[in-house]
Amino acid sequence: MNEHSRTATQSGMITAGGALLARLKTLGVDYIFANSGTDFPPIIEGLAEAAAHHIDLPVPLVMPHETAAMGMAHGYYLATGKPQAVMAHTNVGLANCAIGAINAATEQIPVLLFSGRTPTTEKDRFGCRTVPIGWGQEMRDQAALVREACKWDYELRFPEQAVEMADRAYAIANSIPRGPVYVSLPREVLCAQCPEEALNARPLMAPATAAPDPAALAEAVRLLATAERPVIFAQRGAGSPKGFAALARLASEWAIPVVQYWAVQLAIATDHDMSAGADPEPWISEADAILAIDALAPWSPQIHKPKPDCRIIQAGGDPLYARFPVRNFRSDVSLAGQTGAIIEVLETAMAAHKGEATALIAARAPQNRQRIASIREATLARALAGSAAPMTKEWVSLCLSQAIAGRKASIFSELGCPLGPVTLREHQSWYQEPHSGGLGWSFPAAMGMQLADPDRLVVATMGDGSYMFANPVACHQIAEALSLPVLVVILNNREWGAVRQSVLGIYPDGYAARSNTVPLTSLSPTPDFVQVAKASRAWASRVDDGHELPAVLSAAIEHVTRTRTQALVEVTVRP
Ligand SMILES: Cc1ncc(C[n+]2csc(CCOP(=O)(O)OP(=O)(O)O)c2C)c(N)n1
Ligand SMILES: [Mg+2]
Repeated sequence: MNEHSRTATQSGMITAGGALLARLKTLGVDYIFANSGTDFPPIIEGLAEAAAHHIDLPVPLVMPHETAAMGMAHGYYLATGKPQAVMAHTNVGLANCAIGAINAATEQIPVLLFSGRTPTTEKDRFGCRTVPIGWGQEMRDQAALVREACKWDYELRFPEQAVEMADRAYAIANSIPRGPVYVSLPREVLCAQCPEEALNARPLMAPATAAPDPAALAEAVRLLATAERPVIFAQRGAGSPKGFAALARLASEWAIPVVQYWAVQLAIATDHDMSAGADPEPWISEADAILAIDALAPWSPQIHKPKPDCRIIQAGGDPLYARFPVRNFRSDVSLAGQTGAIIEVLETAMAAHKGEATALIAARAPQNRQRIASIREATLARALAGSAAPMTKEWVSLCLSQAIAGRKASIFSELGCPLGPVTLREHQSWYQEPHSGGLGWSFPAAMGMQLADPDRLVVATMGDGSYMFANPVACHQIAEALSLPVLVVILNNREWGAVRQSVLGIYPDGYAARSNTVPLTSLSPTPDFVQVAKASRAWASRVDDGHELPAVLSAAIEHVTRTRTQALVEVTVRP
């Protein structure tokens, strides 16, 4: 032992690494999703030291890949509304977190992202570089790897900053619009000591929330209440259980269709009589007022054209999406605040105007209802027609819908089952890949939700490409190690179908469209995914015949429910 390899903790002092972790627990962080490295000795020592001092800590979980760590923190937040911590190894671990940070930023998911910083000093200081990697992982600006996705970033400079810095990171991440933050942790600083009593201070700052300006709210109410053909577009759900219930009532009582174009969360039951499906047409071209709720890209301007005099209201945590350089959807009225709360106040404020609108509502209600019923009927009929081998994704959706009926369930779909044919009626029942599309998200995000809510049936459904992006061997390891009984349903078309479709969309009569195989889109031969899952002792089965799917899904659900261990169903679907 020499002075540079070990220091004894002085009384009343704690290693900065331990102080940081302990503080996260005080702030409400339940888990640290961690992938460790040579920068971690003060973190690991800090965990043991804090435990020895009987200090409460978040549960540290081993994540064999950082994509899984970020995805799980994302899913855990969706389940609980509580930001979690991810800890990665220096610049290289952080680089693997970048996709997750991009996804979290786009979805306004708060995550406390930390990674070590290779030691600055080369000798003569406790924590200094000891192996060649200390030089190899040096960066001029490590935070730049994730800065664009993060709301705030900082490098810890002194050990006594650990507690206040954790408070600030948490409050900023959790302020509206929410999002990830990043702190880099140099090893020498983490190895130094800070006063343990700092841990007893109450949290330094409360996250900031927001509510719409009353004048803007009144204008929104006036526009919606006096419109002949109002339409609501919702993309990221209704914000809360109360917001979900309020939107259902608002849509019913005012006979306003709710379009869920490219929805990443469910805002209204798919079989609600004002749930107008995913297609903005015919609604958008007839509308004289539109309310876009938490919608980054509520429709496609290239295809969908609101009337020039249509008045548009945008609502959400950041209704103008200031992070994005180009996003020029009209916003005549912008309502900033928590989505669920905005919907609730809108419902209440509109109720006062109901009397004046009786004739308008009566005029549109029957036609809207009838149109929506035929849209739903056509969606279900198309799904029913897809059972012949190889089956369609819509048929898988329909079968999954029947298999989960009556259960508290959540589906995480990433180019997996489409929402249309599924019957879902609850807040938190549907999540789709973030609009940033960083693939490899649904499997770990589903596990994050399952960790938070063990009794929920959690289904991760994804394309064969998306499954491989998730680092499935790492994900199955986590599911087994943490006893997470997720059901994975892979829709295997042996290709990157979305990429092929986008080629055909831009060059419908091009050379690629006429060639036998479109270059750079085939995944054939795909691995035997059943064997990948079985390598982690999962229950696993493949289905090629659509008529056999209902029985296999039932057996898989029975398995996850009874044994509380993971299952995987690989389904062969049409290209
Ligand atoms: C990390 C990442 N890399 C690449 C892409 C580009 N990309 C978008 S969709 C897609 C194909 C997805 O394939 P799969 O999951 O099999 O679904 P399919 O399109 O076949 O239905 C790819 C590669 C992406 N979105 N994210
Ligand atoms: Mg595919």
